[in-house]
Amino acid sequence: MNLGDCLYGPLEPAETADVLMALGIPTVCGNEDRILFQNSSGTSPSPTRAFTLSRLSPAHVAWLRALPATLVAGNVYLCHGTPRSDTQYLLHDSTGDGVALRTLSGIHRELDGITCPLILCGHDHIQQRIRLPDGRLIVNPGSVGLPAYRDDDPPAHVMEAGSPHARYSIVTGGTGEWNVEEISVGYDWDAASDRARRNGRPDWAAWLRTGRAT
Ligand SMILES: [Mn+2]
Repeated sequence: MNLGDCLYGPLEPAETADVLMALGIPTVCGNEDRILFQNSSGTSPSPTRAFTLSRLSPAHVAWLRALPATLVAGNVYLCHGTPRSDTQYLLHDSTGDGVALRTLSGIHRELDGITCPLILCGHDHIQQRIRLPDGRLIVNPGSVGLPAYRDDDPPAHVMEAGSPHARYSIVTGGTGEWNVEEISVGYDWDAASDRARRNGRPDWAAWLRTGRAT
């Protein structure tokens, strides 16, 4: 399952789209997917958005446009940010004094009405699992393609996995408690970093090479 933010960035959006479209797995739309098909008039022009769109075919963009914001697959609920927003973190609060794990009551409030025992989210790029007192498990599998970033939108903050590995998670079980395997995959991050630099994003280049954004 794919929690969104699939293609945006200075790397290989068309090649990524081809892989994901062929996989045909349950996928929700992230905010960075949405901005690729929404009208951008009124917002400041983004060279990275323009780069990404220059590489994508109409079929790639149509695939993004058709992605649902949230999805129920069996007994699993998928959202990118929270059930109501693709730009809010479910598991973290960013306050301007840094980023903190969200309180259980704060997470519980966001998930009011979600009855699935397993809830998957993305958006903050941090591999994490939180078990609510009522037994529901929330898993953020981490980010395959961007292990750290700085967000300058207020409140400005950084998110950091701490190493450049690509991340995903495997969740099994469901008859009792879930098991979560959190995977960190080594790959040629120097090549990815070089590509980001060539495509005009020295900040992404540093994040990809180190998994740090400070
Ligand atoms: Mn996002």
